[in-house]
Amino acid sequence: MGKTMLGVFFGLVMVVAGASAAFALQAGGVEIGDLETGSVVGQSFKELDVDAELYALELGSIKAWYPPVTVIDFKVRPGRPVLLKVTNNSSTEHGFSLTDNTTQAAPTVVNAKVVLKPGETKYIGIPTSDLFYATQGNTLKYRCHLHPAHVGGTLVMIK
Ligand SMILES: [Cu+2]
Repeated sequence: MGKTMLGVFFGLVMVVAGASAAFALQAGGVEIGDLETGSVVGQSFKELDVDAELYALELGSIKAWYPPVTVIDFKVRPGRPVLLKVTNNSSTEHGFSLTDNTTQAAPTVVNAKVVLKPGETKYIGIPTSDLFYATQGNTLKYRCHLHPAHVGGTLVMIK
């Protein structure tokens, strides 16, 4: 049932995207917020499962987002929006920015950006349509936009 609905949905999206570029502009539905109050495409963060947890860490002079590679397998998860949990486990402020490096200039691209205080957690909800149609290839990059030397990572999507 879930698979069939998904197929129908994607079929429709393909038709609409083909007919109008306006749809693509509306695909940028990434939402950043708290677990209790946040929502994405009408679905409360609370009702979604967290797909991945990411942490800003400081090890001596090294700053890194952990883990360096995050994999989301769309072949085994339902078609609900992706929910990322990002936490700053260090004692200074850090940024989290998630972008599609291949098409960064496009207005339609996935581009989530948030600054986290020490100890702060935020949730990032991403409609799967953004990941399937507004993203080239199968990877997104995450990094800290506040510190160029802060080591980032790669989100790998198995589509
Ligand atoms: Cu940083």
